[in-house]
Amino acid sequence: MFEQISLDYAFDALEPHIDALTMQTHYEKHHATYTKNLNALVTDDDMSSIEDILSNWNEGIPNAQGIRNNGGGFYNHNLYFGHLSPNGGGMPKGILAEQIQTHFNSFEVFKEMLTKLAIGQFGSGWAWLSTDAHGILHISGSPNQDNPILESSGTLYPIMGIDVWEHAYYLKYRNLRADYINAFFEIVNWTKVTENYANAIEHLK
Ligand code: MN3
Repeated sequence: MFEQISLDYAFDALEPHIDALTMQTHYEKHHATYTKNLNALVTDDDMSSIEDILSNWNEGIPNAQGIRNNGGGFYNHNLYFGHLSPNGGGMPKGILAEQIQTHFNSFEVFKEMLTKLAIGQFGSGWAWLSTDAHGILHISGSPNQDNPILESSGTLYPIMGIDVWEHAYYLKYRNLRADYINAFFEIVNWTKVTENYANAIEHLK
């Protein structure tokens, strides 16, 4: 049985960056639905980890499109909600800060490149910061609920994702996706993203 992560902040805790109704609807309706749908598609005996399911995904598996949409939706939102925090923002520290410096020259360049990808993602989708087994960082965008695990057959794991579906921002930001992306950077928990980085490398080895 796949379960949504529990939030360690209240729905209104991310105000004014993300409003309470958006957070509540996003978590209790959208994420809950992906999770429920995923659980209806997998049987108890093929309970691999969600990472393994997405890594091994191909069009020939049973319920392929449903697993892709709802498995992605389940996983992506656990990542997203897990790295938001009322005490977020600022810049990463330690190993992740060093790697961002190495791969993108500066945090500002990294932020600008990822923002551009997020704004440029046509329609619904995500912008990602991912790592491979060697700790090499990648940024990319995905349509719908796809993600780097599925797209790389498990050689890249996302460590941070920006949800750019309209359900993530439309109540407050309307058509102004760029303003929502700026707001995201005010509430992203870099400590958690750095943990995700270490865990992803460990898992990918
Ligand atoms: Mn969403």
